[in-house]
Amino acid sequence: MNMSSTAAVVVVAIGLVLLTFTGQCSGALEVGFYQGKCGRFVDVEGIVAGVVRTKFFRDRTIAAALIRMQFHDCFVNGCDASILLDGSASEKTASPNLSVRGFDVIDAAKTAVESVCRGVVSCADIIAIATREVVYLSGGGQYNVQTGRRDGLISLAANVDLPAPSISVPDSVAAFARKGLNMTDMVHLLGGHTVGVAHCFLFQDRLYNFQNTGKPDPDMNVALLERLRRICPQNSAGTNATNLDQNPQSSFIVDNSFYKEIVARRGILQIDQELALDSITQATVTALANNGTNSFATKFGQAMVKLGAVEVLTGSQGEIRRSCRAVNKPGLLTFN
Ligand code: HEM
Ligand SMILES: *[C@@H]1O[C@H](CO)[C@@H](O)[C@H](O)[C@H]1NC(C)=O
Ligand SMILES: *[C@@H]1O[C@H](CO)[C@@H](O)[C@H](O)[C@H]1NC(C)=O
Ligand SMILES: *[C@@H]1O[C@H](CO)[C@@H](O)[C@H](O)[C@H]1NC(C)=O
Ligand SMILES: CC(=O)N[C@H]1CO[C@H](CO)[C@@H](O)[C@@H]1O
Repeated sequence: MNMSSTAAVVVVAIGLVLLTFTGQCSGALEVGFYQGKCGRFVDVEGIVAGVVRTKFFRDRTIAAALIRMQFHDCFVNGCDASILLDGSASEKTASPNLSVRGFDVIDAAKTAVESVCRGVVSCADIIAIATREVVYLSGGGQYNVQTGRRDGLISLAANVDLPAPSISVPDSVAAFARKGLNMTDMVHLLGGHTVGVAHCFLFQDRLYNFQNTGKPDPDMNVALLERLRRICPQNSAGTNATNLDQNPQSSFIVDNSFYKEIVARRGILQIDQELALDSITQATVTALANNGTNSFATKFGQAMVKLGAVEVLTGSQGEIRRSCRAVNKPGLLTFN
């Protein structure tokens, strides 16, 4: 061993000792990370849940907004709240962000938490806690949310590489695999489309000129096609929207009806419809469609926990933002 590598080992060893003493070594997410971190009686998850509940009972579409927010945050640069940062070229300005909503609820939850426990709770964890709450409020069961994430310092629109609605099933499987999520996880996560809406311009091609055939997508149920053509007139800007889960009894409920709809060829997005037809995913989709709501709820919760662990910052990485919209030291910022 030469001198410099010996020196490096010593530095690393001292670093490890320091980290151990300051308690910043713990690199993993855990359930209940904030227990005892804000004094004995402050319930961080409860405070966030309370803010989210108030919003939900005024506007239950917040559920879809937050579920999508967690996906977009975690899929771009990991679950580090980079989607929340304002700036002229930050992630939220990228075109796939269109209609990502709910920033105000995260701000309100952050303010509530900061008022009793300053500088401890990350915005990335607030997204995860808030999303768990709306899934529960929407009938999807209550999974144990992991916490201990730290907030990122970088947010660049140029990094946004989210799948397009016309992505093929194999390409989507590959995109999820790059995030450590397997085919089954992907099918469960796309079940997030059991709530929320899509705007016409994101599926209008399927109604009039699918893959330049001059014809509609042959995989779409004909009654649905006629209905969607009325909502999304040909050559219109496509700013109308329709429910991703076409069962009107279930469009706001987190349950397995999305899978039943796509099996019946009533998928709105091309990828949703293909999920039910492609040999890679068909069996998984059919099993979910034929199973009770509870089975999906459990699986969705587990998949959301796995999504929530993608490329997280922990321990002494990143920071705990004071405001979810800005890094603490804007001088360090690389996004505008
Ligand atoms: C291949 C992967 C995916 C693609 C291509 C995709 C695409 C889309 C598109 C095009 C929309 C409509 C946006 C709009 O019209 O404003 C949408 C909405 C939505 N997506 Fe996805 N998505 C994917 C995966 C996911 C995942 C993994 C989740 C969550 C676990 C998710 C949750 C949602 C929700 C809840 C909405 C409705 C948002 C609202 O109503 O505000 N998506 N998605
Ligand atoms: C996918 O990951 C889940 C959860 O981590 C695991 O239970 C499952 O066995 C995996 N499935 C495949 C097909 O690898
Ligand atoms: C929006 O949808 C309605 C039907 O729900 C339709 O009458 C109207 O023309 C649509 N508007 C646009 C701009 O596409
Ligand atoms: C429903 O899901 C459960 C749990 O994953 C499984 O044991 C059962 O076999 C499934 N039932 C059907 C009808 O697919
Ligand atoms: C909330 C938000 O910043 N939305 C942006 C999403 O991307 C579009 C197009 O790039 C912007 O115009 C929006 O302001």
